[in-house]
Amino acid sequence: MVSTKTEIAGFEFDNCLMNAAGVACMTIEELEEVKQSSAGTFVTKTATLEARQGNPEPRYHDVPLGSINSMGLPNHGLDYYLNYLLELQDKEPDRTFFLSLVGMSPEETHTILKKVQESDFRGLTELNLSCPNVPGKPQIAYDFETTDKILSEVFAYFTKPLGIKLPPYFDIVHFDQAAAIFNQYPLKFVNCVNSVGNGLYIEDESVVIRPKNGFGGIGGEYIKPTALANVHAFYQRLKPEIQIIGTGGVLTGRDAFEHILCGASMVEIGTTLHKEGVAAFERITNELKEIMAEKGYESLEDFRGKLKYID
Ligand code: RRO
Repeated sequence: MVSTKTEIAGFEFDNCLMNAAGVACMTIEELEEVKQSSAGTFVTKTATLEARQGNPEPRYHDVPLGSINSMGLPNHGLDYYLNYLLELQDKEPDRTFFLSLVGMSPEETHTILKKVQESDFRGLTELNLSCPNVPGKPQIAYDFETTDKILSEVFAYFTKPLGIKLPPYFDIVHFDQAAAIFNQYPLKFVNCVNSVGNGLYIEDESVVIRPKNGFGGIGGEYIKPTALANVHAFYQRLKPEIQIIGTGGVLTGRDAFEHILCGASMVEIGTTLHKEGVAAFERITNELKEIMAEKGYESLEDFRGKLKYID
């Protein structure tokens, strides 16, 4: 029997596939739909302290090889997601869900994380260090000094299981430097990767999204090689207590298989979920299981991280 069950920070999940933050997770209705699908769990839209409208529309556009977005962190505010999760964890005590969050400033991030710390939330928290789309706000994780400072401050009070969502890195030295920072902290996971920031997509003579003159985060087929490189680079460098969530370019079971081969313990689906709806979870799970069966693998442990090199 082939199984795609997995575990993150000691929490078990029936399936290793879930949504990527930002897709199908803004409202409780969307989260319920993912919950009732074949996905192993869900993550909420990244929450700020207060609700935000985000950037003007059009701000998300599906394109043949992926997607471009400049949503600008629209969300219903921390309490909306946290209160929902607090109710849900009593209704479904056997399942674990992810809460994504970030402040509009380091101070706000601490205010939010302290609220989560003081709440009864028993799930996993993902701190988004990689939103590419808020005008004037750089992606935190591209600034290693600030990232180190935030993490050192966070772990002075935050004792619940915490991971971080990372932007893609493109230089071996940056993998080394980032991993050296993350290895200093009791992180439970890193999630590689957020969208490839600030691409530009053109149709006829025009951009396709309104904010930032059309610049936006790229997802989908375009980004799989970059996503796999980041998953594997961190798998090679991080201490084994820090697990990897693989995100980026998952259209098929083969893509999920490759993320796991690179070291991912969980695989997230963004652009494909936006294009196809929650039916994508069942399709991709079946495709992944078929590949595993053909190769004689029964569980993810049989091939996780076992990427082969050419001597
Ligand atoms: O809301 C967004 O514009 C957004 C976020 Br917070 C993120 O982390 N990644 C992304 O592609 N868009």
